[in-house]
Amino acid sequence: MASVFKTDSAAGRQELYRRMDRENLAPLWEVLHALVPPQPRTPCRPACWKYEAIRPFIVESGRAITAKEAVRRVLILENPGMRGQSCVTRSLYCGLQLILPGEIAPSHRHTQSALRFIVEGAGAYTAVNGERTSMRPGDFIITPAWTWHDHGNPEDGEPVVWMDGLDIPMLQFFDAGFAENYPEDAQPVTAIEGTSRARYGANLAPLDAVAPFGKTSPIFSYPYARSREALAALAKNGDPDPCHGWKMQFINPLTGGPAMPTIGAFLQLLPKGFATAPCRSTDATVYSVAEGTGRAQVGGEAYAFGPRDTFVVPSWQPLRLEAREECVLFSYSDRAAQLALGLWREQRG
Ligand code: 1HN
Repeated sequence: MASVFKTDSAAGRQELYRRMDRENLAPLWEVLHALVPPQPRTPCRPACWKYEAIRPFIVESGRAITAKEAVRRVLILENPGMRGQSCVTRSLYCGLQLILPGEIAPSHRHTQSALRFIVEGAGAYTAVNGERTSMRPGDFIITPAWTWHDHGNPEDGEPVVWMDGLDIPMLQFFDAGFAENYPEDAQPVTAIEGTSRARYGANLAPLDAVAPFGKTSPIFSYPYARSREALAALAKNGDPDPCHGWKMQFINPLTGGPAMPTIGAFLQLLPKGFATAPCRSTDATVYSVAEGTGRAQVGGEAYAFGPRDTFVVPSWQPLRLEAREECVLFSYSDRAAQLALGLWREQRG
């Protein structure tokens, strides 16, 4: 159809776009720059949740709904730049989950992978494919994709709060999410506690080791006492990395690679008085403070942090950490996925 405009005039182009729009067509040249930015451009914003400010809402949620009714009684930490999308970064979900004495969070499984970092309280357990592991502050626990999992807390226990990290937005992106409920609240226990750790977590592996959870580590619980002891020993020798202090990655002992296929998880020690050189990387990262107080400078924002606080560093924003006291920080990001795809970049200094 002939246009009354010359097609290469501004009005002529707009009219061309309107006509092609009806055929679900759009001109690349109008959006090319936004599609392929010179550097990462993200709606993800730096953010910090002070535990003392959010703890009252966790406690109140404990009176508002039971774990069974909620299925999972969790407050989602929503990135302020992406409210309503249940994500803490573009690729990751974060929440704080509460389980009270006597409660069970019923068994189910899904293709999303989950990690837990225990924030407050001890004695609750999580069960993964028939084996339970009990929780203590600082423990790093994995629920591999498509494994049955339920959580429980004994009648005489104490309230337990942990951070949940899941790759939910990543699976949403791929439209690869599946989920099922187990027919009972709690799955049967088929292995005594510690079996997985004995089989895979003692620098030994069975001769015929077949990865029980596919691409995810067969150790589903990494106790804080052990990780902390390693960091303490490392900090007695040599110098900390200028950007990261003493930073270690939780690994899959069968591959030496990250413990989870999509998510990288880390624990780092910063000696008292240490300030890191600025560093940025393409994996937006969620931090949970296990020990110590300090300051995090994230792009143009600065946060004073203390134990149990959570903060987020978006992709490619420089991070500087200052340890007022000796600090231990847990963190997780989509680094495992980015490395597998050849996308991950870091710029130090
Ligand atoms: C889930 O299964 C857990 O098992 C926690 O504790 C948070 C958020 C969305 C979907 C599934 C859990 C979750 C979740």
